[in-house]
Amino acid sequence: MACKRGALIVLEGVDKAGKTTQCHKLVQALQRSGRPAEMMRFPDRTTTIGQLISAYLEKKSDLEDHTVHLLFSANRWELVPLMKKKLEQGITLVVDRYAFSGAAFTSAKPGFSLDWCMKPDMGLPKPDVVMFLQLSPTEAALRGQFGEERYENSVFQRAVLQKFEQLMKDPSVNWKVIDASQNVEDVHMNIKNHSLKAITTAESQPLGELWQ
Ligand code: FDM
Repeated sequence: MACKRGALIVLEGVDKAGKTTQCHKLVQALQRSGRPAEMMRFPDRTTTIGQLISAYLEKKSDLEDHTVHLLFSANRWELVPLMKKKLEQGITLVVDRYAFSGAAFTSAKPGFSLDWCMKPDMGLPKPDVVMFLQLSPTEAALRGQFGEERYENSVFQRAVLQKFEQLMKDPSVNWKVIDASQNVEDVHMNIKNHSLKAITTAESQPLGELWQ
């Protein structure tokens, strides 16, 4: 009998919401409970495309806005064969940012519609659950200064949050809003509970296609 597929679990949220910490904790908890799990993150800066994106984010290079949007999308597509392989092997993937960051960040720039921004990612493997770590801009500011990378400023982050709120109205995606202002352990328990449900559901459902 073919093994049960793993679940595709995505964590999204504005900067400082604790996505990366929570992804690590979730992978550890799943592994400890005997469920195969691995973490991925987008952008994946290790590939050739990822290196172009990384230089752009570090402000070492400038790229035209449409071009960089398509590179972020290409960086996801280039990893699809690997993602599908792992999911088929029964490995649950915990992903730090996905197409939702792609659409929210670019559409927060002047002259970009959300609709255009979503198009290149249509048909990607559809997450079984997308958890949005919610944190108000005021609380995010209390967690310290932004870094030096592109997009790391509070005005832009507010615009991004509005775009995420629009994306979360889409009922075709299994969104869960997580209160990221709680302490790390409480947020973790909340995320773990949603993830366990998604893993059980994924076992009996084929992998879907995003936004179509
Ligand atoms: N980002 C991330 C995008 O603009 N588009 C995307 O498709 C993705 C996945 O890149 F500012 C932005 C979001 C963030 C930056 O930062 C990546 P981290 O710290 O590596 O998550």
